[in-house]
Amino acid sequence: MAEETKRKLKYAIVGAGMAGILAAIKLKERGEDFTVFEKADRIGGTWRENRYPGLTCDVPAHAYTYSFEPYAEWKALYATGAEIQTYFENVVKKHGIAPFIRFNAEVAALDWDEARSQWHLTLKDGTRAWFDVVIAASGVLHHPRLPNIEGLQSYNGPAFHTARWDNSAPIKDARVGLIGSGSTGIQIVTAINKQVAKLTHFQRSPQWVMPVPYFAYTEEERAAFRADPKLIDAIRYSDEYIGSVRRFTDAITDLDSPEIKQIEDICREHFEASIRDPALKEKLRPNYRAACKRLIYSWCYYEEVQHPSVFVETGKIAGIEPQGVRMTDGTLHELDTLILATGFQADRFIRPAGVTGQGGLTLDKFWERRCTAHLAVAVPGFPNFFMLNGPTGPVGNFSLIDIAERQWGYIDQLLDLLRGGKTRAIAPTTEAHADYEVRRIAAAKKTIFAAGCQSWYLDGEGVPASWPWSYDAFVQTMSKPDLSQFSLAAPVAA
Ligand code: N01
Repeated sequence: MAEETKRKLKYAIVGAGMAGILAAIKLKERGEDFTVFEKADRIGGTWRENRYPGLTCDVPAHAYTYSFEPYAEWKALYATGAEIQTYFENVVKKHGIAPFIRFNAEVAALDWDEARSQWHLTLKDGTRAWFDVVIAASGVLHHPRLPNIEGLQSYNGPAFHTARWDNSAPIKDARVGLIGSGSTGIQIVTAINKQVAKLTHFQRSPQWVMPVPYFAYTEEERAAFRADPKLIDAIRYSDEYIGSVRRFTDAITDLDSPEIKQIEDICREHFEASIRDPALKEKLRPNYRAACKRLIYSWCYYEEVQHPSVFVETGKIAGIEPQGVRMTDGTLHELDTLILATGFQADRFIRPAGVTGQGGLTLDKFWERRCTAHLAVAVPGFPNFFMLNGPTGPVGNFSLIDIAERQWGYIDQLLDLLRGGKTRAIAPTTEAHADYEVRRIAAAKKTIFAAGCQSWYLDGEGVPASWPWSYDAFVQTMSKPDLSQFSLAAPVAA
């Protein structure tokens, strides 16, 4: 039998957001040969694209960092989008990642060549190159979903999606319309309500709101964090934070658990105690279980929505006209600016890039029914193709950086087989993935996300497209690949 030889691999990382930067740092540390392809002219992904007023990450800032890059400079318990963008820019600088990134380089196609055991990558500008491994770190929520409302194009004033914020649009002393009451819409209410003449918030579904504390870090505290990063560890690895992630995943995966009851009780008490006007209270009262949609973590929404400038419109939108939004009861809300906080197409992942694996199988075809990946990181028929924050991964009110790091730990062990020459190509078997999907879908249908509400967590058939088990089960699964679930091509001959 031929002896195995070590291989120097070439890696393509798609996307220079949080996950792509992580992969780049890890590969650089190992002295590997990699290129990051970024469609935009700056790093940052979601934190580059979203610049709306009030943008804050609702995961405690010290828990929303790479494990190896604690950050002493956070201004408050929750970081703003701009601060997080600065954090990633600092990390990229510190680790010398920029020279490895090709900006304005959108990946248009990836084609697997079985004979070469390589991916042929094509950029939008036609440039082509070969790679042994592709790391798809292209993010989840990056393709805006515009509402399908008649007349949207006819509107006279500025109308834009929240991820395409228009700084020139009138907000101050203006009549502003805001469609959508997800995490984004709610944050915008809290940020602009005092500036506008009137804010009409078009709310199709009310939200459950989890009250959270908010406080600023003092300069003395930041100095202490700088001097002793263990103080940061004490926060991010605290029972309070990790415990909250555990309780959250226990809650969403067991509808009879004391944890879900506790979430529901806290949200209901917060709601009952906070809204003073009975009419507004009925508008804001959700008719589904708490945590079915992504929970709003907020220290101020209920107070801010009661500001006199805010009108919550719960009627049905008939259409958009040049002057504003027309309701089915005939009311016309005349507007100066229309903001579309209507979310994202959450089933795109690396698409619109066309990805073609073994035997001409395309990702479009493989994902025709639903987007899926084995344990959220790899796809049968697509060898040496790995995803960070891919379909069926954990989603909820916790740090996706931690999720990506653990997925990287798993992927890196598979890459070791390629590096060591044990195989030229590795992909999950169809059988292992089918078994995973059967178990995952059965469990997903029992999670709170399937409890009778609409959200971007659901696939086209209404099944939650997420990891349906506990955080600890995820950590355990990611700690070591079970190689019986993978098919390995022949070793690399000496
Ligand atoms: O989007 P969403 P998002 N007519 O899909 C409404 C992360 N995030 O950008 O609920 C009228 O949640 C839609 O109504 P309904 C986080 O993971 C995190 O707010 O479907 N309304 C809904 O209210 C989050 O979950 C943070 O009935 C229409 C809204 O638009 C994810 O991003 C901050 C409509 C869309 O809500 C996405 O959040 C921001 C129509 N035609 C985002 N179409 C934090 O960390 C849609 N809607 C805090």
